Amino acid sequence: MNASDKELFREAEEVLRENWRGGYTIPSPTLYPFQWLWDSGFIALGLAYIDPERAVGEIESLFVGQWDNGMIPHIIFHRENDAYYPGPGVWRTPPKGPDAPRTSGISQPPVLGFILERILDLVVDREPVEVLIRKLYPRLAAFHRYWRRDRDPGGEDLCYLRHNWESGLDNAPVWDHPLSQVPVTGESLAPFRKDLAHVDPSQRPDDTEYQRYIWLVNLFAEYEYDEQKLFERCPFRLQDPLTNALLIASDRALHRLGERLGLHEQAETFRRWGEEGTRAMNQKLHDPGTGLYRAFDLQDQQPIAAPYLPAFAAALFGGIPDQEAADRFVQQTIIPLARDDSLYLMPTVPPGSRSFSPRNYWRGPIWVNINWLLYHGLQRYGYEEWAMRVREDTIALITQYGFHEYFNPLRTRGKGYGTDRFSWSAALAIDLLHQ
Ligand code: 2M8
Repeated sequence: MNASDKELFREAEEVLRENWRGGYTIPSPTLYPFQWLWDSGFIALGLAYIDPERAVGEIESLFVGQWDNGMIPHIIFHRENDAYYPGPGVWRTPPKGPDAPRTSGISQPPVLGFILERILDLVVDREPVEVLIRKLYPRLAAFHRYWRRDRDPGGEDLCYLRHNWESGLDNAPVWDHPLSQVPVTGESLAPFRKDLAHVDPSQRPDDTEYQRYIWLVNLFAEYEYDEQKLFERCPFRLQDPLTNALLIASDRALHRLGERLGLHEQAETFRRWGEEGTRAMNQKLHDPGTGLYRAFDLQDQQPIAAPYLPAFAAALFGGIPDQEAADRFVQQTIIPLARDDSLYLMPTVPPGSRSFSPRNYWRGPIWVNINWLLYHGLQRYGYEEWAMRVREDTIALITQYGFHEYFNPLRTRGKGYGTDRFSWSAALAIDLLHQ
């Protein structure tokens, strides 16, 4: 590491220390003051370089919120704090017991399997991590079984999402059409929202979008989170390639981990899930023309045409396409973006697309976690040069503008948006600096 990388590493460590709440890390003290599921996965990876014990604790604390049906909720409200909307009073999830923390009632991309494998491979003292994996293995199996059973009632080997927040890419253009089928309440949520006090509204979802998000939460609460009823009644039901790719990547990692630790029987189930999921993704969600993966709308029974670059980054990361399909995507999409001098890699929406907006949240800006998936995915398929470019651009953006939540992909407008001191930007920068 050169001097500037060392300085960045030191600052990243500082961000993670600031956001540590004793047992777990919050994504940001202003915007996100609780524990989030996929954030904590990425955060644990960064922590493994600086304090493996904290990394172990970070992952373990997510399981405090696990539901009886195996679901790990996307937010765990460990402590009371009214600085975030929607809080536990809106979610109205069934309390698990007097001492259990309240949680949200949806999940998020299942990253823990591959994160645990990476952590085990990088720490010097493996024993505490192996102990953790053995302890959590049945609970991770329950979590994956939840996706593979409750979220796949049609038995297609593809899980479905019932809220756009579950994808982690809240207002990405891919959700525009399915969300248009969700009613708006007609009552402005601006007075309740806390995010608008911290971030310019043009960088966040608008009021109508939030009304739809909350309409869905109200539906879940009304049906008391009964998965079967929700599958029948929820107007938003999407087979998301990003979530499926990360589920498969975790299935495969958990299979390998189980074999390493002698947990053969359950390991075999993870192997089978990974294999069946890969086949289903390539059959149903892959568009051979463009090489892209498309979300499938179960409501309309059709694929969603909106460009969805993060899904392909996740598919490359998970090793889902064959080499030929990966080549087509990289050559048709990534290399032209990389050769465009006006851009940093990788905008989450192609700049030529009608829905591209370089400042608005998941509608175009660069996100560090998606670049991290793309970096590892490109390496996996032999695109070392372009992987290095993704790494360089990510580090350059953070060095220039700070540990922001997202970044403008246009070089002339370079800027960071959303919250600053954002945990996964810091944690994944630590991992990228060590590559
Ligand atoms: C964002 O999502 C939350 C809802 O879950 C929000 O906007 O309030 C997303 O970027 C999501 O991917 C992330 O996990 C979360 C916390 O960083 O913030």
